[in-house]
Amino acid sequence: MSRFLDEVDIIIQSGRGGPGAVSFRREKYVPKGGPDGGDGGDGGDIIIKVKKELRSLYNKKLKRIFKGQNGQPGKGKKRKGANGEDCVIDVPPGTVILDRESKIVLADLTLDNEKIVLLKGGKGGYGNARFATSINRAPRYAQKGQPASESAVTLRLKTIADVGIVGLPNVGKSTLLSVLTDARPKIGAYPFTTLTPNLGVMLYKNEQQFILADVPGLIEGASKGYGLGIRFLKHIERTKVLLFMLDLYIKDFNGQYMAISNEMKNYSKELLEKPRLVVGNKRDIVTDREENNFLNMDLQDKKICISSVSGTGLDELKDEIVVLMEKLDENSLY
Ligand SMILES: Nc1nc2c(ncn2[C@@H]2O[C@H](COP(=O)(O)OP(=O)(O)OP(=O)(O)O)[C@@H](O)[C@H]2O)c(=O)[nH]1
Ligand SMILES: [Mg+2]
Repeated sequence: MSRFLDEVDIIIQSGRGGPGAVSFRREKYVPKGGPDGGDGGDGGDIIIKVKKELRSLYNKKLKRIFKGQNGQPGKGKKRKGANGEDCVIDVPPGTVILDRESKIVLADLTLDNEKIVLLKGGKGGYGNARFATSINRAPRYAQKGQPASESAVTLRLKTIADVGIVGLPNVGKSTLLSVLTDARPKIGAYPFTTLTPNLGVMLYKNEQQFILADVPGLIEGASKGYGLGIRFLKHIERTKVLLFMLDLYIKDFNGQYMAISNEMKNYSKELLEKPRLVVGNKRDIVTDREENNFLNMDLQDKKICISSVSGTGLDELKDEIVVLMEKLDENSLY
């Protein structure tokens, strides 16, 4: 689950329409039967469908080229050719589809089972039965099917996680994810260990599940493109609540807090409107005085001290996360 790919380029190609048939009735004792060529079948559409079980675009079924089936030719006795099968591409909730060249957003899919037709298959051509008139009772022509269409699109995932963990590099975001969830992200004693976002599922009291996202460390200027932050700020746009993680061992609490909130604000003001908790991590290696300095910070937000390594404060943190989540409107999707 920690493998995470946030953007994939694919080619989509709908099916072409089957040609209409040229055919004439043949019956005993009827020397010259009328035209009975059926229509061609329609080409298959390219359909995108949301499946909530999928959590990332890293998926073996996600190929580079997707094709709808071609429609079958029409047949005699006015029988229509079979329609080509549609090609259905399954994507996780939070997938945005863009035209690769113009970058125009074609669709933005968030709900489970939501479905759109991205590319229509070509219509089948009319068979010659359709062209009979009083003047031409035996037309010898039928329509071709419409051609297939092709398009290059980008699938981009905006993660919908419940909780986003944000903070400067090396504060312990991935460590927290690894102790609260099933995810096993890389942890390192150096900045920028995390290069792509990680998701994990936190089980609460054996019944509720929450998805937590750990993103690469933010640095000042991330919202302008410095460091790795910007590419991943978009992933937390739709998280419901945020944990601002500070490193208690690095004493400049206000500086750390301001750095995070400034980057959030510069990227999108809405990020700062999300409910949040301020989490002081690495409690195991600081004195009580340090801890109190953190808890006495002059902030509106709720603060909590934890150690992801020794485990202190983690149960309380889980409770607080659930309290925040429960305060949210059930239906709101940030
Ligand atoms: N003593 C102590 N060390 C911790 C704690 N949490 C994390 N660390 C250490 O801090 C270092 C950084 O941890 P990570 O979890 O990789 O930090 P991160 O915030 O994900 O870092 P980036 O991905 O680089 O932004 C590692 O050496 C961890 O072992 C803690 O609660 N106490
Ligand atoms: Mg990390």
